[in-house]
Amino acid sequence: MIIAYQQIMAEEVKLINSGSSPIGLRVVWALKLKGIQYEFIEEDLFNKSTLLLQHNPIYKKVPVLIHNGKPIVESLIILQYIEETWKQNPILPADPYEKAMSNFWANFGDDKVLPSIWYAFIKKGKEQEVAITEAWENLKFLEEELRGKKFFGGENIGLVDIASGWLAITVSVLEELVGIKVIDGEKFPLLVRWMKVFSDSPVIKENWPPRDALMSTYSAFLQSCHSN
Ligand SMILES: N[C@@H](CCC(=O)N[C@@H](CS)C(=O)NCC(=O)O)C(=O)O
Repeated sequence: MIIAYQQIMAEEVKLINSGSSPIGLRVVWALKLKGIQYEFIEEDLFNKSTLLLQHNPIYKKVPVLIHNGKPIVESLIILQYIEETWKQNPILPADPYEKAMSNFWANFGDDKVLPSIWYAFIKKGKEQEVAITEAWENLKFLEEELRGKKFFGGENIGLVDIASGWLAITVSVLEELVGIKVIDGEKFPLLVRWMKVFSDSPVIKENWPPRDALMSTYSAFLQSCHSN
C-alpha cells in the first residue's frame, strides 16, 4: 500500500502549452482520454519563457511534456510517448501494420495537409488557386481514409483523429476570416461529418478553445503573414 502511494506521488506530469494551440491540444486530448492528471503551464509565444527555451532549445515551440522532470517535444512524438507510458484507453492499434499506417497518416497530415491548407489561406490570386488545388488533393486522401469509419481510428478516437483535430479547429475559423471555403460538404462529405462527430465527442468538446480566442489568434497570424 505504501509503495503504491509512493508511486502515485512520484508521477509528475507537466505540459507547457499555449491555450489556443491546436497542435498542443493533441497532447491535452491524449492525456485526458487516458485520464492522466497533469499541470498546465501556459506559455506566451510572443515572449517565450526560460522554461520553454530550456526544455525545447532546438524548436522553441509548444507543446512540451515534462514527465518526472524529463522533457519530450514534438507533438507526434509526445503522443507516442503517452501511448507507451500509459497503456489504458489505447490510441494506437496493437497490430504492427495498423500501427504503422496510423503513424503514416498522422505524419502525412503534418508533412502535406497542414502546409497546403495554411498556404490556401495565406496566398493570394493565382498562388492561392494553386494552393487550394493542392490542399484538395491532400484532403481527398484523408476523405478516403474515413470511408466506412466513424473515426480515423474506427469506432473510437485514435492517433490520426487526435493528430488531425487541428483541421476541425482551425479551418472554419480561417474560412470565416479569409472569406473562402476550403472544406465543403459536397466535396468532402466524410471529412465534414468527421469534424462534427469528433468535435462533439465528450473529451474533445470539453477541451475545445473558445471561438473568439481562435478568431483573434488567427486574425493576428494572418496579419503578420501579410505584412511580411
Ligand atoms: N512540429 C511541432 C509544431 C509545434 C508548433 O508549431 N507549435 C506552435 C504553436 S501551434 C508554436 O509553438 N509556435 C511558436 C513559434 O513557432 O515560435 C509539433 O508537432 O509539436
